[in-house]
Amino acid sequence: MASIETISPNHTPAHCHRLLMTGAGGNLGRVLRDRLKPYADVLRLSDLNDVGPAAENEEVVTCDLADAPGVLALVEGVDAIVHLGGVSVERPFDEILPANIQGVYNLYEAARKHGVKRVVFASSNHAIGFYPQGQTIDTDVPLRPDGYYGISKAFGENLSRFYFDRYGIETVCLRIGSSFPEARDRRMLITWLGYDDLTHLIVQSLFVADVGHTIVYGASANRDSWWDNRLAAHLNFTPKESSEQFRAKVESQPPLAADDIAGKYQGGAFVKAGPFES
Ligand code: NAI
Ligand code: 15L
Repeated sequence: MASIETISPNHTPAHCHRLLMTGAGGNLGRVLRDRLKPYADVLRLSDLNDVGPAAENEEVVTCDLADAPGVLALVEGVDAIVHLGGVSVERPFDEILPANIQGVYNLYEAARKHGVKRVVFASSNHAIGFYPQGQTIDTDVPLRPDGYYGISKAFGENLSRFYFDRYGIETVCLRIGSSFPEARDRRMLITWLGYDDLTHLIVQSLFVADVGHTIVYGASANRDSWWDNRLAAHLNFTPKESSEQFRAKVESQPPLAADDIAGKYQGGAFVKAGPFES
């Protein structure tokens, strides 16, 4: 199996032979498909849903992350993984369990069996969503998930820590804020991650040498921030975009009511989803 060519101090171009991206049919997967291609000889794209035909230097594998034998086959021959697949919003636990919890376990077991050395895991700010807005937190604070979705991301962070300590599989967990074309509300002015910065963050996470197990917040260079990335400084993630371009439009909208808890916690409206009772 080919090894990963890491980013060296003299900035040798980063590259690997076969890179797997799960969740390739989703919003971020569609954005990253062309952007990650230069970093691999072959980009293997996977999703539960159709991602369209494979282009040159692409492979397409339709796979449910909950299907362990399917995931084992999916990961064969892969050098590194960008794991975006799964349920990406708050949902009842029985929907989160197979895709996000069983799914991330299946992925790491497959990575272990096939000798994959590096995973970039799309965690989320919802793993720490119950910290108050305005409090600055680093990546060492205790997890405070704001729902079952956030709990599944906390599980993925812990699982990946175990697979590093026990098996030496390196992982960078990206606590992504809000990665969309625009910041749409006041909270997103703080949590927004532009697509150029997202791409830069993933490339650094894939190719910087010796990341071990690293947790990093994914936000652009916005005016205000709740997140301190000093413990992930070795990634050399230097965001360049800013949500200032959206401020006037966002601030022309009425603010949330003073008693709306979506305005109190970092996870925003996710903190008030549920309970899910039939
Ligand atoms: P998305 O919902 O658009 O894409 C997720 C993809 O995963 C979908 O294409 C879906 O078909 C696939 N998927 C769902 N269940 C699956 C299963 N059982 N097996 C295989 N594939 C399955 O989400 P988006 O926005 O592209 O996010 C990508 C990743 O980044 C997700 O893991 C999400 O939790 C995470 N993230 C995204 C943020 C954002 O602002 N877009 C913020 C924080 C985290
Ligand atoms: C997430 O984790 C979600 O995947 C995304 O859809 C947004 O809701 C984002 O967090 C956010 O917090 O804005």
